[in-house]
Amino acid sequence: MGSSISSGKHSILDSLPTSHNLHIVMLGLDSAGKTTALYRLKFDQYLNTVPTIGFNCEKVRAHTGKAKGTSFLIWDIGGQDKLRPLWRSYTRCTDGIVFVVDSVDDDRIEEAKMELLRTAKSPENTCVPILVLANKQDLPGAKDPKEVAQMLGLTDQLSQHQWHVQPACAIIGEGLDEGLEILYEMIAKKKRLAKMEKKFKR
Ligand code: G3D
Ligand code: MG
Repeated sequence: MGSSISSGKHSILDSLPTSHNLHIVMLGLDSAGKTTALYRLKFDQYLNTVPTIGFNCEKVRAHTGKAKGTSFLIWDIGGQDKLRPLWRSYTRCTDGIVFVVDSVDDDRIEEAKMELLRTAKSPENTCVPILVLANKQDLPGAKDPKEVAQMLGLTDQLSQHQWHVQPACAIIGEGLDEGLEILYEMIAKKKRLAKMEKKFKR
């Protein structure tokens, strides 16, 4: 699997602790692999999925790494076009966004880009860290994280955000824990920066 790609540099802020309960919203086009990823994270096994009408929600606890002890409340929201207007109600006040992309679906990458940028640029999400899961890396022709970042316009268009593209294969769970840990670090950094800013404003 290809190595991942991120915005910005990691610093000492990355190692500082954050809250023990984080609210995470998982978005992406239908069939990208969101529900498969959610149940792989929750039960560590492959579950056969049906298209999500509405949402699924699971609490996932990190057992290793810097995020150890943290509970992620992960909302997996249906990705069909008629359900996308609902994304907004779930991203309000979220700590982080996981955007799942089918790395072989060339025909819909533009559509994925449009939806991701629309969500990321909406005023309430301007500083929310974004983990892009470049999913289905097991399939021939899967784009690597650099290509996915470029095709989604992350470097050009998301300079305000912390983002990271994690290669993944949700059916076997590869890349998911690593991705969640990096999302945790980005959230920790954001929270610490916000705290420091508040302190200096006093
Ligand atoms: P969604 O929740 O984003 O709509 P799902 O997507 O999790 O329902 O997955 C859609 C299809 O993609 C499922 O196949 C699922 O098994 C498959 N899938 C998910 N992740 C991967 C992956 O990493 N690799 C491969 N090869 N397939 C994946 P079906 O056939 O049930 O539609
Ligand atoms: Mg689903």
